[in-house]
Amino acid sequence: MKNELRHGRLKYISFLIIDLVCVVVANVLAVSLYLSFADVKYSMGEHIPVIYLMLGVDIAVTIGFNTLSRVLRRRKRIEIFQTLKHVVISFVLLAMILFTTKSGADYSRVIIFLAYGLEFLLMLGCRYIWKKILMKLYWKNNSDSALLMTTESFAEEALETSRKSGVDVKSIFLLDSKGQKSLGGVPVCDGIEDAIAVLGWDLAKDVYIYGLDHQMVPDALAKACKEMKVKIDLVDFKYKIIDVKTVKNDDSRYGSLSFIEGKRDIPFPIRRVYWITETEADLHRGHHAHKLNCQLLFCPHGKIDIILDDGEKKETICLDEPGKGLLLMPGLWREMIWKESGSVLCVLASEYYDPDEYIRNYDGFIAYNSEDGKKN
Ligand code: T46
Repeated sequence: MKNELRHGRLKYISFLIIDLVCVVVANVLAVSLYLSFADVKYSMGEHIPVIYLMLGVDIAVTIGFNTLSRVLRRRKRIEIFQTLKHVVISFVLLAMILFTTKSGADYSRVIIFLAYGLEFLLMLGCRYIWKKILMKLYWKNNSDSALLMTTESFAEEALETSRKSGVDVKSIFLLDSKGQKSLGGVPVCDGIEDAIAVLGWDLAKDVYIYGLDHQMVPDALAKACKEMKVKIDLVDFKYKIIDVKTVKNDDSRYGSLSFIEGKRDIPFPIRRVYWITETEADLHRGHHAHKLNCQLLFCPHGKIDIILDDGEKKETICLDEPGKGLLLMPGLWREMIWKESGSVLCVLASEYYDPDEYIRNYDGFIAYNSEDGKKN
């Protein structure tokens, strides 16, 4: 994550400085509080060596235990845990130093306890505020920054489409990631937590999902977006011709083998598979649209024309080879014309069969496709 690291390192140092300031402030507060309540002889001057020691321990713990790692990407719960871990380790180390140098008796234990308690609260609060400030500063200049969610097979065109529409893609979350670090110069998220963190603190303002159905957004990401009030936008396409992977044997007698893999090639969960066989030439079927169903159509044998109508224009796609697939999103009127008898039409669908999900009346389809229709 090149870009992000560049910003990240600078931000990391700023967090370290904030932590050190918190250590000093926590100690000053602890001593002041203690002296205002207890009737003892203990001065700030006496406490100064402890402050130096705590600062040294703090730097050592930060570096040694890497307690600021991914600081910008942590969500609240993880931040509380990490800050607590940092403070507890620092406390234990300080106690050990004081014990081994036998100087522990010289300093007030109450103040040291109090200082670490205050340090925890101050650090937590200051880190939170600083993250908010960074986020604001960053977003001010990156109003169109987005996290792109897609699959590897769509990634390239997803990037191109997003860039064309002026979206600055900060990170890609691939549903079928094989551990890639970057794609087209854009960092690829390590996993879902990473993707959530990109949204949470650092980079992206929106999530754009490309070539995928909303149902493919993992629950954790959808929940996080809701919590963080991050919009999930569908970068839409109505239909797309895709290459179905095909393995041809050198010996033509063995024919060819084509395959489609869920999640990798299909941007929706496959709930149903159906096929139309024993057909005659010039058969017309279809004349309907779907409200929800996403589909992949392919013709493993023969030749079939698919006429698509989005209410404004018509296009004809000819399925005439097993390696050609037609991805259809909802809201398209279609008619299928069999060009050769015996041609086979296969369909992978995102929904179970539901006759109410069909629009079988053209006027109804036009009305449905208009905004008002969709709302009703
Ligand atoms: C589509 C095109 C490409 C079922 O009972 N279950 C099913 O899963 C399906 C798909 C159909 N049916 C019944 C409903 C009808 O009584 O099978 C009969 C024929 O269906 P339909 O007239 O919808 O067939 P086509 O060829 O016009 O359309 C079919 C699909 O229905 C449709 O989703 O996109 O293939």
